[in-house]
Amino acid sequence: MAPIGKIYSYPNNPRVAKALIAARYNGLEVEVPADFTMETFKSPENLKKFPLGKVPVFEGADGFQLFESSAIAYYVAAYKENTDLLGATAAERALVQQWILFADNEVNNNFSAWFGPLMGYQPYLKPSVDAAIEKVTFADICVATSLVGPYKMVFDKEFRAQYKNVNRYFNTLINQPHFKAVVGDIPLCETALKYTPPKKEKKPAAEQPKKEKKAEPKKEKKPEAAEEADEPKPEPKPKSALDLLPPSPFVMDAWKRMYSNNDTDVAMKWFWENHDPQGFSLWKVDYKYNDELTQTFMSNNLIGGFYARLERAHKYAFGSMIVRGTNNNNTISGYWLIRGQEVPFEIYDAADYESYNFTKVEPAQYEEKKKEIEDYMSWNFEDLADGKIFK
Ligand SMILES: N[C@@H](CCC(=O)N[C@@H](CS)C(=O)NCC(=O)O)C(=O)O
Repeated sequence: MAPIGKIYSYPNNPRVAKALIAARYNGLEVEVPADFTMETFKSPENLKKFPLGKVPVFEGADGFQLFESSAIAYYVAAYKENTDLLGATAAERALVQQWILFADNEVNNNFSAWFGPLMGYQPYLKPSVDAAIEKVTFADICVATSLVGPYKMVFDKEFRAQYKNVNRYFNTLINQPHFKAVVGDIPLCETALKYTPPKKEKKPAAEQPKKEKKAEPKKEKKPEAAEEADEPKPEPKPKSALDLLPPSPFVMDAWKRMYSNNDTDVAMKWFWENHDPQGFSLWKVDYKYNDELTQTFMSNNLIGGFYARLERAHKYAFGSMIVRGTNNNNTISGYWLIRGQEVPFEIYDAADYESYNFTKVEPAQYEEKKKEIEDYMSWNFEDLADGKIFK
């Protein structure tokens, strides 16, 4: 059968894959010219046809033109009369639209914000997908192809462990023959792409030894974000209400350096001598759903996930959160030092905040809680499994 048209794009673009997979389900052929280059695509002559200058675009054998990958794929899906791909009733067709829009607006856009600067898109935490998927629809084609990049680039093993249903959904689909024929084997991400800051001045090496000196509690694998906290940040930041509080003699950065560079008992002595209970507050923090925790490494990942959403809080908070116990019998808890007397916007706005109880430790309780706070800061527990420092 003659191809119904041509899709122009660079090779292996997942936005093209959905049209090619739909074509296979419909028994159609679509050509993807191999001599495509972005340079010729953006020639003035071509931009007259496709002014957005973005790929993919489609040109039908009859001259019909389309841009937007979902429209192109939809055209291919709808090309065959009575196709099974688009639903038989109004409700089914609307559901297909729902997932097309979900894939484009929620999945693709959010993924782009994550690894867009690196290469691709950003993670959307797709709700658990339990539904059986014996019957593939165009919605599945759109959602699964939008996840190809993330599974290759940023969903590493630890991350995947948290989303078993999505993994099952994705794996089932990409192993269907028509998917496989187009996207091939998808090597699952081993090491997630990370942001590499542009080289600033000449001394990237000078920072290295400093980090090694840091004496953190045993086993601490330093969160990336923590390292960034030490670096000067030239960009103007949006103002925080916390910057309007009366000045405090306690300097958060000095405490963080103290904690990082000294044994914790030395750092804690400094802490109690310098703590300013008017300017800062101490909080016991407990995960609300400890009885649902399973593997200790997954509990520790939850802490990492919480921290990852607290980017704006580094200037105002320090936390030590630990996992205590064993697989299928563990808890997440910790202590935090926070600027001001309330849990600030920078923390309560984080998506995971609702999963934790923050209980303030009043100055009158310091004496009674001192040992426990110190144990949490130094990870001094027999049943310690893992932990992470937020700084
Ligand atoms: N919503 C569009 C997005 C297209 C798009 O962003 N394409 C990128 C490549 S994946 C592109 O052509 N970028 C070139 C540019 O912006 O100059 C679609 O799904 O087709």
